[in-house]
Amino acid sequence: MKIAIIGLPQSGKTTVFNAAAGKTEAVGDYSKASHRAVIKVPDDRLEKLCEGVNPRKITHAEIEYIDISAFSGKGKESGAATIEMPEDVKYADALMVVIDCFTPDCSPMRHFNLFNEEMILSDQMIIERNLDKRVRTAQLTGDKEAEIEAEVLKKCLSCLEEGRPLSQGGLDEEAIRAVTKYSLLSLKPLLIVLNIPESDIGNQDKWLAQFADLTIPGARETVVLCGKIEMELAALAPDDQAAFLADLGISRPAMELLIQKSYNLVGLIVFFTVGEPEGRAWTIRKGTNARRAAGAIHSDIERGFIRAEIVSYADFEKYGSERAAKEAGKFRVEGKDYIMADGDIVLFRFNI
Ligand SMILES: Nc1nc2c(ncn2[C@@H]2O[C@H](COP(=O)(O)OP(=O)(O)O)[C@@H](O)[C@H]2O)c(=O)[nH]1
Ligand SMILES: [Mg+2]
Repeated sequence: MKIAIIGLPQSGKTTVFNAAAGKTEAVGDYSKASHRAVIKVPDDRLEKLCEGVNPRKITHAEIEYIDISAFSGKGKESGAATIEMPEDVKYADALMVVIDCFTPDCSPMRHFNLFNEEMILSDQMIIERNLDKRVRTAQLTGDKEAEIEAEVLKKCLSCLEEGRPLSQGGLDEEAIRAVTKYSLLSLKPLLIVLNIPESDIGNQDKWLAQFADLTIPGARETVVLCGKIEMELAALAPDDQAAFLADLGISRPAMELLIQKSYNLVGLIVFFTVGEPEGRAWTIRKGTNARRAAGAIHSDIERGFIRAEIVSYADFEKYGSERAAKEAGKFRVEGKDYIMADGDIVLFRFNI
């Protein structure tokens, strides 16, 4: 999974990136350099699963964060010429916009609105460039797919013209599939990071309340954190971290919540495979069937899929081991159409 971190210059993007990725890139330097890092998603379940087995290798699910300058802060005024988005933003699974709430004269809501305008303008341009072509193709060839696509694009355009992001456009799954190839930005899940001053730690609720209207369940989430503190925290050894957190009167780094929210927002779940060579968490989208899930491991397993043998993590935990869960009858054999659940512990049977 790829998340692009965007926002105005000096909003704290690189600071948040450093905190999330445990890096030490220069902050406050007005540079437009982009940074990228792949981080492990912390998952206690994987650790517990591996305890009895002691695999030679443990592989966590991963998220890639990209810190990138892609937002001019001019909103609609930025015009068509400057709104071309970098590939890293277009192909990100989700966007994270960092908003400055820490400088004394900041205007967070205004900055969010400008950001929103730019996303909308960018999508509008892409659609305007393609709509006529699709309409013509549909008329000339009677191609059903082009027809559906043209309809969806029209619907998207009117939503954008009303100033609403496409995540609020009421598109169903089929409609979304029809326009996936355009990588429309306002359709991407969005995480809003309110970067608050140190003095407001403990007052996160005040900020959340102020931005409550911006949340769209399943499409847009808000996280309140102080990037500077989080970056300092991430640079400490685990014991010192605990002491620092206690000093601040908070229970865990906001980064953990940020990572978790990123994951949920994109609609991802995890399944596990555990054996002596490797214990591993695999990332798939919610709603993926067993056969496609097997393809996350290897295309041969997908092609030669026979069945999936599954114990759920909840049963593993309840009975204390995979074997005990199986003995209690908590072992399922599932076919290719089974929809995978988060935390399934799986052994795929296949032949090639
Ligand atoms: N006081 C305070 N300063 C911050 C915070 N986050 C970032 N900064 C400062 O804001 C400046 C810009 O941060 P940077 O991460 O480089 O912003 P970027 O341009 O968006 O990448 C730096 O001087 C940071 O130290 C914060 O939470 N509190
Ligand atoms: Mg930066």
